[in-house]
Amino acid sequence: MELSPLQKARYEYQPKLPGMLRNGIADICVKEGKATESVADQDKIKALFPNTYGKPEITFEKGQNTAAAKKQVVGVILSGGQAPGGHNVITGLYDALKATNKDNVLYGFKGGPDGLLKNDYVVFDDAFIDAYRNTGGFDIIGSGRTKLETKEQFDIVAKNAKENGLTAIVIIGGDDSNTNAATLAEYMAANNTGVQVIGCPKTIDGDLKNEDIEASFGFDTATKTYAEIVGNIERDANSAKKYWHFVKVMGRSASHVALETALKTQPNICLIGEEVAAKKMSLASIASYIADSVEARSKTEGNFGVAIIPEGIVEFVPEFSVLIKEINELLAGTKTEEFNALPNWDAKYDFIKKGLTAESFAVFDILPTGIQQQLFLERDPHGNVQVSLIESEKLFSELVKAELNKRKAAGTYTGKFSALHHFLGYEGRCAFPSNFDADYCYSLGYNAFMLISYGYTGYLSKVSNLSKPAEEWVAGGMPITKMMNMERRNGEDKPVIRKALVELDGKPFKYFEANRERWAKETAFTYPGAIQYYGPSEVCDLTTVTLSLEKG
Ligand code: FBP
Repeated sequence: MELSPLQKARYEYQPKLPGMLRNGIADICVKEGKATESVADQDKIKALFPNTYGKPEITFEKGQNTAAAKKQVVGVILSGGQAPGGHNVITGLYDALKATNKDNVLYGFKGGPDGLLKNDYVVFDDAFIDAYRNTGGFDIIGSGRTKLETKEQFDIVAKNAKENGLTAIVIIGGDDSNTNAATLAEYMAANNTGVQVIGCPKTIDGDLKNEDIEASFGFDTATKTYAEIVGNIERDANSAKKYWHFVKVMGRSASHVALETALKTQPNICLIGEEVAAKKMSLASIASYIADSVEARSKTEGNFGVAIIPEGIVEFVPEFSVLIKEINELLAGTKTEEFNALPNWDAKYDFIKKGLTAESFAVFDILPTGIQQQLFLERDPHGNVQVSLIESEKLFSELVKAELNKRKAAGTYTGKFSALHHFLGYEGRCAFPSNFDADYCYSLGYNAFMLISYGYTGYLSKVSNLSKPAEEWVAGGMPITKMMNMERRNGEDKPVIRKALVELDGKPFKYFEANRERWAKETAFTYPGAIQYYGPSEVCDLTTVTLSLEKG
């Protein structure tokens, strides 16, 4: 592998651990807190997790290590989408494991949960691990999206674990993967396998957070990367003064990534899906809101601006969700073949007009033709519309253009509107982790091993007090069942970790709300620049604006 100068330099970076983990393994003792309860549906969760429910919160402290001396053979997987810092969770886990006992072994199961099912693994050694310290990506062992949830799958994992002599499995993943980690932990305990299961909170989306988990790893680096690019686009827009840039950012359903990027860059517009849903906004009202900014700015600042659109936005527009449901029904079963056999788009358009309710057809009819076709042509294996593929940045710029044309015809708008489109997602998921993510991830991994060595299972590695310097971070663990409630998934009630959406009464959104009117009219752009790895702490060790506002 050819090494860039930054990569060479990052190999030398020593991630910072929370103060209580810094004195060496022999001086880490454990303090158990109160027994926990799940956030809701306590009786049901307790009944489903009889062996792992109600366990206490754990905090580590400086003091004599009293963990039982036992050789540990640990397996680790990366699960779901890439997030910067995943490699450091593994290096932290490895370092703690080897510092405890040189004979301890770390297996990396390849390609996500599939690796556990296929018994496909590598055994890490120093040289292997050293090549991935402080680097982005999940390429150390790869990742995957297979869900580990059935008894048959758990039987296979248990068999493979036994064959390899595993004492513990660490699952690095998002809300779904950690829900599955809790179920696997319960299975392993119920069947007396002796295999512990520990989770680590990952996702750039920032939606795995709650009163215990302050942030998922990767959110910091990914949003810094997107903010750098949005800031550069803003500066280009302000230089040329001739384009409106519509920038879609990843984040799946929740708008945390869009909000954080906006807090860092102060664009003219940032849509927040959760607000759109709460206010039951229509496509037309959103387009009109953006057009107001375009019109106002055309009179004062010029015909340019920047709008951030969260990836999941359309699902939050009530009339659009109804339209999607109707389309899914319209093409259910054999009707897809009937639709596909129609000779051209005009014939298909007539079929659609006849099949949708008048209200949904009105929504469909204002969409640009490209988006209309996308709704019918790109379906998932179950025949459903693939909402995530909808190019919402283009959708909204087209709707804004149509609205401005109406205003032009009415003589109220005389500006020019020329739109450019961007989609930021994959650009941020494998960036070199920021110092924050490098430190946080290493600490999560190190801490995960401490939970293993003290015999805990069904816990999420927890590092908190994150808005403070790493020295003051608090390391410990929280039973995953504490974060669970029952939700309807695919027609069944399931125990799951609740997904965190943007809270409209939370401080990050409130700050945005208090400022966005000014940002919509003025050119108040801020240019965060690239992530800095070396230099003054106030530049290099910044956490997210979201976290600093939430923690005051
Ligand atoms: P996770 O929830 O698994 O962390 O993945 C997040 C994410 O990056 C989303 O923001 C995005 O919608 C999705 O993954 C893209 O998935 P894929 O990598 O399969 O294209």
